[in-house]
Order: sequence, then C-alpha cells, then structure tokens
Amino acid sequence: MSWLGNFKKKLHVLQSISPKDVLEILKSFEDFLLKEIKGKDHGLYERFKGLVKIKATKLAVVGDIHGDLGSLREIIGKLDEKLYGSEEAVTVFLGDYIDRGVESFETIMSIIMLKLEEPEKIVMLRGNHEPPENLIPYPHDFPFFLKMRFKDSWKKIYEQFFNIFQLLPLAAYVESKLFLVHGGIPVNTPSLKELALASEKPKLLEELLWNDPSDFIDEWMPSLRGAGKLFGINVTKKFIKQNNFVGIIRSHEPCDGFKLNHNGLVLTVFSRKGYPYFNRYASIVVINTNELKNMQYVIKHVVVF
Ligand SMILES: [Mn+2]
Repeated sequence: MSWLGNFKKKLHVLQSISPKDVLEILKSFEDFLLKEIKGKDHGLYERFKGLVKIKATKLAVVGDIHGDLGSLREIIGKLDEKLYGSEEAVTVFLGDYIDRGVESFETIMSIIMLKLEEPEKIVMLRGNHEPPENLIPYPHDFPFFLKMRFKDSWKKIYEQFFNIFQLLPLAAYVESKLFLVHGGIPVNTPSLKELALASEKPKLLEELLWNDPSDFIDEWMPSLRGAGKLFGINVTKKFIKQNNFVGIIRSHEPCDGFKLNHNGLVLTVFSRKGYPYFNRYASIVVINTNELKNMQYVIKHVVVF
C-alpha cells in the first residue's frame, strides 16, 4: 500500500473535526500557497504565479468533484492502484471541489489534507466554484453547508477558504505536450507568460475558469452560462501551435465520464457521479508523459468508473 492507501484511513478525523482544527489546517495551507505563488520548484512540479509546470513523468488528471466524497474515495483508490506504486507521480485536480454535492466541506478538506501530506505530488487548480469576489457562481451552497455544520464559526472558516481560493494556481502544463485548465482557452490565445499573471487580469481569469469548447463555431461566441465564452477549433489550434502543445485536458462540463471536442484536441474529464447531474460514469486520466506524443495516447488512458 502506498501513502495514498494509508492516507485514506486518516480521513475519518473529518467526521468530528473541530472549527479550531479546521482553521489550523487551512492556515497552514494558506501559508504554503503564499510562499509557493512567488515562485517555487518542488522537483516534481514548479510554480510561478498562477501557472504550474509539471515535471513528473507519471501524471494523473482529475476533473470536477463538486462535493461528491464517494467519487473522491474511489479516485484515491484508483490513484493508489495505478500511480503511486513506487514511482514519483503528480496528480492534478482541475478544480470545482465544492457546491452541488452535500459533502462539499469533507471533499475539499480531504483534498487539502492530501495536498499537505505530500505537497509535491498534488496540484490543486482553481475552478469557477473557487471564485473571485466579483464572479460568484450559482449555486454556491458551500457557505450554507458550513453554517449547518459549524454554526457560529462558519464565517471565519468560509473566509479562510475564500483566501485560499484566491491563491490556487489557474493552469498547469507539461512542456511541449499538454495544457491543463478548469474551463478553457481564452479566445485571444495568451502566451504562458501572460497566463501566469492572469489573476491580475479579471477578464482572462474569467475565461480560464468559465470557457467551454464548442464544435459549432470556429472562432468564439458569448456563453449561455452568463460568464466566459465558447471557444471554437481555431482558438484551440492557434493556442496549441503557439505554445507547442499536442492538446488540452479540461473539466467544467458534466458528461458521461469524458467527451472530446475539436477533432480530439480537447478532452473533457468529469470525475463525479450522481445527483444533480445523472451522469452514469465518471473518469480520470493516468498517463506517462514520456509516452505522450498525441491526444490518441491520452484518450486511450482515460480511466472510466
Ligand atoms: Mn466548473
């Protein structure tokens, strides 16, 4: 059993954790992120501002979890089995840890504890449900569940979570191979340098967290979500050419495990099941980046459950 198998046993502490202990864990994660965001090389990945460069050979990618602790437990089991035997590997979570599911607190807390256990092996990207102040998604029922569970302490805990949301990285990449993001590609196809600074540019941040690919347009159009845009195949082709990628993995849209857009250049993974989406399957991706030459390889390594 790897560290993940052992970690699973520790999760029972969440059943009765005190507000004080929650705040302590969140504070140490905030301190970690405050240091990391200035620029830090962890060996298996390095971070500068909003952008993470993955250097590990083994890589797993996990999509939206949205408060579904059952799916998260299943995913940890799969990662344990497929990834963390003896090799050094990184797992990238694509964001949207909370809202919609009844176990939002337990879900995001489990992932934060996982991150703090082996910081260089876990990357937590930001989703649109880890929002900036000016762009709160609907539903945002996370505060409601905190109130139910922590009574008067909920506000302090929520504020601490909110501080953390502002510090999470916005995108990750494997050099000359893959780009990873929650929503999608901004339609003006920024450089990686510009993306690293996106948290200071509200429009760019919005597009990274909210955009969706569409096969019905070539360029782009406004999104029915009320935030972000739909981006067409020309945006994808231009972005991957200018940054030398073979394709993109993102999440954000519910689907039966996974779906493809733009002739297979964009893979969507959705990693939770059940209410309120009614999808039958969820999926993650587990790859060896040395073997990754095209998106066919990535698509072959989607793990459906
Ligand atoms: Mn989303």
